[in-house]
Amino acid sequence: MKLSTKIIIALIAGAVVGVLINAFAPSAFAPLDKYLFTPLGQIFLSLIKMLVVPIVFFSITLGVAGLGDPKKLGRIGAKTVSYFLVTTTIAIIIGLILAYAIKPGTFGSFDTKNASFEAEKAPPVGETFLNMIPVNPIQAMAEGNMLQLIVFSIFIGFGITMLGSKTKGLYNLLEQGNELMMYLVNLVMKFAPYGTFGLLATAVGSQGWEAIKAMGLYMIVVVLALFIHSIVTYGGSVALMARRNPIEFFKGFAPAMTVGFSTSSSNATLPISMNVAQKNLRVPESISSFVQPLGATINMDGTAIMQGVATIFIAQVYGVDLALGALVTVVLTAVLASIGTAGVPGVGLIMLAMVLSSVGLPVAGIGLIIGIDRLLDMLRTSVNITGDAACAVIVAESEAKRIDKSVTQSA
Ligand code: DAS
Repeated sequence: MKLSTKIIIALIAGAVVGVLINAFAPSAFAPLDKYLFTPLGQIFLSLIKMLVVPIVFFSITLGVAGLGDPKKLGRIGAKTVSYFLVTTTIAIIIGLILAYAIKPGTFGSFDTKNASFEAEKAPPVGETFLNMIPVNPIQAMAEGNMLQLIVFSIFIGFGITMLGSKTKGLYNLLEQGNELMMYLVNLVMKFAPYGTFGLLATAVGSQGWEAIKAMGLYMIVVVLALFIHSIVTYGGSVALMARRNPIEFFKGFAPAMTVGFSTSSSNATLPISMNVAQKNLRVPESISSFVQPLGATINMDGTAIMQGVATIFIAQVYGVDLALGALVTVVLTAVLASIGTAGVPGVGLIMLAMVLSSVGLPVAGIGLIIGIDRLLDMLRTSVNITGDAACAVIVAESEAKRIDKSVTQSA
């Protein structure tokens, strides 16, 4: 049986077990979660997180050095960031339109009096970009500061490119290191079915049915927006811009989507996302290892969708009518907030506080949606990493076409 099938079966089994225990034997959940579900999930999460920093360093350094031409890096970077910004803007607009049309905040009663949320101070986006230069690269690795790690790796790769044969030994060492990392990813993936079972059982089993019922319509709007964005924006752009069969794209990337769903962390899923994109979607390593780590850090379309829907939902619950100008502010702030969102579980809510404050909405409103956010985080993380993979496929195709064109011209 294919590993992706095993992971999907494990996901479903975990969710079913979580639902059954929650519904028929809630008192059994705590011990089962403590001694079985959480350990399985945590072991798997720790195993893949262990590989994130070395795999990002080796793959980006090698990817940049492998490009062989700094101009190519600039071109790929420009295509990547443009795709990210356009798709994130489309994502948030889809979220806003659906939330306006379905009006989830106008059905049912919501306890705004007791709603509260202590927003952690989100770093201003300008500060995020200023801080991306690592003063201490080893500290950046130790802290898992992805943007700083990416910038440092790009510099090293650029240096190797410019020094050419003088750093041949280092290039070979990096190649071997990258091979080793990819081997370890495949090894860790063998544990994925057990880990995803544990993560799903914990996530679904710990959700109270009340919270899900009360927030049903809000959840439906977010899920619908995520689905539409994935099919229309990613499926459409892969079909039109990369001339690939979108169904093949989603089937090929499914193993990574299921792991992203279970971990709720783009960063933790990165080693698997890259491995799957290279093996199943035929994305060259040099492009996958630049686009996907960058995407896991600054491209969060699923998160932007949640932020758009949540903003309109909270405005509706508190009876605030947002003018067009405020909606434009929501779009811009959510795009910037999703860039500042790190690829770890639940951080999208912290950035939501930034979006709400930008239009004068009460941040306490986040207290209304926090109860079911863990489940939505799983789905939006899958969408986040799928957007990165779609970008990698499109950039790879456009670079391949460029090579073909230059070959035919020179022939
Ligand atoms: N779960 C985060 C991620 O890794 C984003 C979020 O919290 O929305 O993509």
